[in-house]
Amino acid sequence: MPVHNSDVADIFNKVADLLDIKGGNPFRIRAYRNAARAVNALSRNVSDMVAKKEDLSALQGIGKDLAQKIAGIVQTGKLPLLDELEKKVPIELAMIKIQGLGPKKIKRISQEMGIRSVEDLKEAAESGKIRDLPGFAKKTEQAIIEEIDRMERRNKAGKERLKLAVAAQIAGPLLEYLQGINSVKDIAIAGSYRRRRETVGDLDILVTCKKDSDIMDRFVGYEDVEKVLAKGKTRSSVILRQGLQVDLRVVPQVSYGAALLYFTGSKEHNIAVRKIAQKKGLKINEYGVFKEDKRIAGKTEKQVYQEVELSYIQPELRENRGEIEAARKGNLPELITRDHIKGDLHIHTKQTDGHHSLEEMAHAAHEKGYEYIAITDHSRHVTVANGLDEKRLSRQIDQIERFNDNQNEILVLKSIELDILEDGSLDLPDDILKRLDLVLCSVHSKFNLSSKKQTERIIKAMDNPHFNILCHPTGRLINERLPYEVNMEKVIHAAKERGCFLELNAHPDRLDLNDIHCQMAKDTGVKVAISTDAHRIDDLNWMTYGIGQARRGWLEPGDVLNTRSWKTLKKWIRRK
Ligand code: DGT
Ligand code: CA
Ligand code: CA
Ligand code: ZN
Repeated sequence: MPVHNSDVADIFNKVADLLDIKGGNPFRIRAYRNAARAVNALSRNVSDMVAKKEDLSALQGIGKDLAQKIAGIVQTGKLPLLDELEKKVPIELAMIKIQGLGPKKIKRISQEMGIRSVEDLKEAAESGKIRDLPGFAKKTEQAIIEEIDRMERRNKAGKERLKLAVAAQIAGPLLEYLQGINSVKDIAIAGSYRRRRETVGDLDILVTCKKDSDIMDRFVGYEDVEKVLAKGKTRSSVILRQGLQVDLRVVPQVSYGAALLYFTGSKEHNIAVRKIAQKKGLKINEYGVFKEDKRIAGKTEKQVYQEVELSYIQPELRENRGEIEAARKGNLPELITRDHIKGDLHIHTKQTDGHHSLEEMAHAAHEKGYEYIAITDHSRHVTVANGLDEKRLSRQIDQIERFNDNQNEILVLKSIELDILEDGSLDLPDDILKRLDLVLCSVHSKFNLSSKKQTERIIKAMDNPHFNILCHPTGRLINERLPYEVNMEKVIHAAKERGCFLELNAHPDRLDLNDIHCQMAKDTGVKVAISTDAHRIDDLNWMTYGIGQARRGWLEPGDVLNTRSWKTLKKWIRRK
């Protein structure tokens, strides 16, 4: 079995979790988490790199010791250290996934009450025993019960949905493998994957191929197939060992468009399209559009839409959220594409928790064809990231000015990712902020305020005339951390009134703003910055995920800040 990047990352994350509970050295814990992230972010497979005897310790965030461990994992599929830790810390790892508990509390619960599994914990919480532990409130106990409930419901609903970027790492090689026989003609991944949803439940692959193609044998013979659920001539389903289900359907060429439309969904979109067809006396299914029993369209999606008098609807819009009406009236949005992007406005460097220098990031951005980037390191309040104080920021400003004087490749904007403190004040004084081209502001602490307080906090921060862009506006981490409570409608209106902007953070774990909020911003007239929050060169590639989410939110180039040259952008961000 080949070892995937995500396997290595999982093992490292488990090690970090267990070390955390054990009370291990924080630097060591962080090293494992960083390594997990680094491996996950690689555009190549670690197994291949090990096979080619490449030096893994040359990778950012991976030293000699971790490189050796990775090689060991690739060869054996295991890490002895993890086995050891699992023996020493005999708790069910799922306990760590309970929001609001954290390693310290888990440690106490397991040591003082002998609780080692989610099930035991649930029982103790429900019978009111947790609140008896000093430092544990009734509120914590209630939160534990609710969170376990949520976990159970998620498990019942099936496997956790995979983040789009994780699915893409699996889908890419699979698609390439399937295309490896020449009897395959068209191939596409339909479903939520094609609609660029932030998470996917399963993959739906469509194929057209020559008669007697051995595509199904090839499919179920894929090295990562763990279980074959069904194998037929036109449809097979498998579960990959990463837990992802993949359905493959072979469809005739004359039906390809109709099938693509059907299996791209969403279901709600399909139903709405079918209703229009019915009114016209037509029947639509995955085989085509039929008048009586005669197929009148089906080869392309466009033809199918045409038969129901709709213009072509981009997959990202197919959620039955108004796109059908817009297509009928001919006023669908002209969605933004990656090519419209002129720069990246959220980039970290080695000065704080990034892994590359400002010169390295600037050069990589230039190679992407960007006109400008903003360097946005953390401010002092984020001590774990070695945030900048005034003095260090001032030095960075000088450094950027020198850099801009000495090259013409790319313009580097002087900026910062400034913490919004609990009372809504900003982490650095105005004197230094006024030397910056652009100020990004973020909530990085006190996630648990009431919606009212959190909203007031953010709006108060926007009152500072230096505030330009609100970063990752809800703080959520997909599948990991819920958004903090905040009234986004109020925040967006406050931004509009003050001339501030919102970020769509393109990191595939965040994608924050989400699609609905993007649309809300657009409708309110607040422009969005699509930025990667890159901490290393490779992260600049996350832009495509931001674009996907932006398209789902109906954004056009004119709705997005960084589709404009700096000359225009500068005017847009100037506050009155
Ligand atoms: P997922 O996999 O949960 O992320 O979401 P989808 O949208 O990929 O859903 P999936 O895999 O269950 O089905 C793929 C597409 O097939 C779906 O988007 C629309 C179509 N489809 C599935 N079931 C039905 C149905 O009962 N009625 C209609 N009209 N379409 C369906
Ligand atoms: Ca699907
Ligand atoms: Ca499916
Ligand atoms: Zn941030």
